[in-house]
Amino acid sequence: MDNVRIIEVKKSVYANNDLEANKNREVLKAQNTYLMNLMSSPGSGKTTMLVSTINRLKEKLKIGIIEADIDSDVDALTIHQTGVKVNQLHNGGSCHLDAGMVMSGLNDLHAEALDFVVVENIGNLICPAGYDLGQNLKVMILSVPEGDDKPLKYPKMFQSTDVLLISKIDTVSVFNFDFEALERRVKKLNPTMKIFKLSALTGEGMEAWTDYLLESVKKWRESNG
Ligand SMILES: Nc1nc2c(ncn2[C@@H]2O[C@H](COP(=O)(O)OP(=O)(O)OP(=O)(O)O)[C@@H](O)[C@H]2O)c(=O)[nH]1
Ligand SMILES: [Mg+2]
Repeated sequence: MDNVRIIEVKKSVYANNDLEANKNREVLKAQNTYLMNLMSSPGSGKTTMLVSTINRLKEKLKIGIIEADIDSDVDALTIHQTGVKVNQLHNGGSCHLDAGMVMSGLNDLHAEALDFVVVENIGNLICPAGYDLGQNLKVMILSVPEGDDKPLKYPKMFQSTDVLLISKIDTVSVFNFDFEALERRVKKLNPTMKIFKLSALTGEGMEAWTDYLLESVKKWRESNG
């Protein structure tokens, strides 16, 4: 509690989220800060994957994390232990973040001094799909225990995301998860989706993911001047 700032954010007073998201994009471009929006069901492994990603990239990039939850600061405290800047948004119970809330988080982090910021969105596969935050990259996690049928049930999330991380692959022997079927279902909804399989617990697949991420951040920052 002493180590992490908690910011109470309310639904944006500005009715038009897309306008706010465009403002975020302009500000982030001017600051040369790359923003990633991370979405998934509760418990799919967002925070654990972030800790592993931070530990692999924190010597190469100045990183900040915005945690969003309805209550508590447990995820922000976990991230704080990695040594990167973090704050915790409480959004009054809404099932997603909006662009105005994210700008409050970015301002509090002083994102102008950072290369790369991740927003860990509220855990669910429905509401966050429809809200542009002004991010450069939308990433979703689907964990093996959730099952390979999720693209059939939550198509919008799979359609509106750039990268899919299939997490907890170390558990595959105890779950009936068909990677080929999953990939077929995802590609039908989103032919350009980039897919990585990983386990934040064993580290398997983490290098390919963090190499891709580092390259994406570097390329964008360089093209931005
Ligand atoms: N076996 C295994 N367990 C994992 C892995 N990643 C995360 N977990 C476990 O899954 C549980 C949830 O992980 P979190 O990282 O808290 O998931 P989250 O998506 O951040 O959860 P919320 O923020 O509550 O939505 C924890 O018990 C983790 O230890 C993994 O790669 N393999
Ligand atoms: Mg979490």
